[in-house]
Amino acid sequence: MLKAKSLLSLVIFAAATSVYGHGYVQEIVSGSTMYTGYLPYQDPYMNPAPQRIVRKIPSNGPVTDPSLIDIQCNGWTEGGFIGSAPAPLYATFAAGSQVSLNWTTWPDSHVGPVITYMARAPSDVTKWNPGTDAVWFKVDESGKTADRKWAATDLLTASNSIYTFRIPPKLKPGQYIIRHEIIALHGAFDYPGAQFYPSCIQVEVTGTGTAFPTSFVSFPGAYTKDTPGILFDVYTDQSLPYPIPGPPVWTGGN
Ligand SMILES: *[C@@H]1O[C@H](CO)[C@@H](O)[C@H](O)[C@H]1NC(C)=O
Ligand SMILES: [Cu+2]
Repeated sequence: MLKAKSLLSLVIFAAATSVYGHGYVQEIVSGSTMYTGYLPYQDPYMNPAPQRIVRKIPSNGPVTDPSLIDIQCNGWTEGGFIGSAPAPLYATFAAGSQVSLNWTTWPDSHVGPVITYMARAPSDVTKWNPGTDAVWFKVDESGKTADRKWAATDLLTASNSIYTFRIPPKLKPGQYIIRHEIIALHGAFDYPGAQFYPSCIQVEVTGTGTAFPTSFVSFPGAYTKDTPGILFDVYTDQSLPYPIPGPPVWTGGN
């Protein structure tokens, strides 16, 4: 009996870790500089806690309610910052540079788009919480290709779990949050059902550009039940292109 029970808990644990084995960004690379991401299964247990450029996330699991502040940076409340507590450090990226984000192994079933936003910090990004202000603009998106390959998992797996995007070349310098996410659609035939895996990377963008968008969205706010692509049946809806949620990509910085 005891043996059966411990075997059962072992099975439950194995199932939980595989079902719960969703993912997060574990490394950020720009040029020859590599930044380790926030590691939710290591960092909280280290003393002293490592300092990161990525805002804390509670786990590798998803945010499922896009009306919550958790949708912004994956829901870490600390020191009076609700849902989006700042990290102590920021990276320095040149405008126009490529940024490579190394995701943990992404489960095959979790198909969906990969989307990246930015928001300009009014001053010090390590002290800024955007709250519900409309400050976000989309800089990159990838949904489903004409030959029906999803950004996640197909393309991500084909590129060794590395997703690369570019900081808009003419974007005006300053401190920003990069909000990068995968939306997993395997349960999105229902609402709520889509799974959101956002994380927020703090950066200083350098350069001489002067471009800045004029239209912004908020998180929460950008995604609702009625946003195209949020309530979406990946098993029956073969229409192309897949409508990537959120505003169009801002191209004014290119
Ligand atoms: C992604 O990060 C993991 C963990 O540090 C590392 O083992 C792996 O080599 C990295 N992948 C690439 C393609 O750099
Ligand atoms: Cu999952």
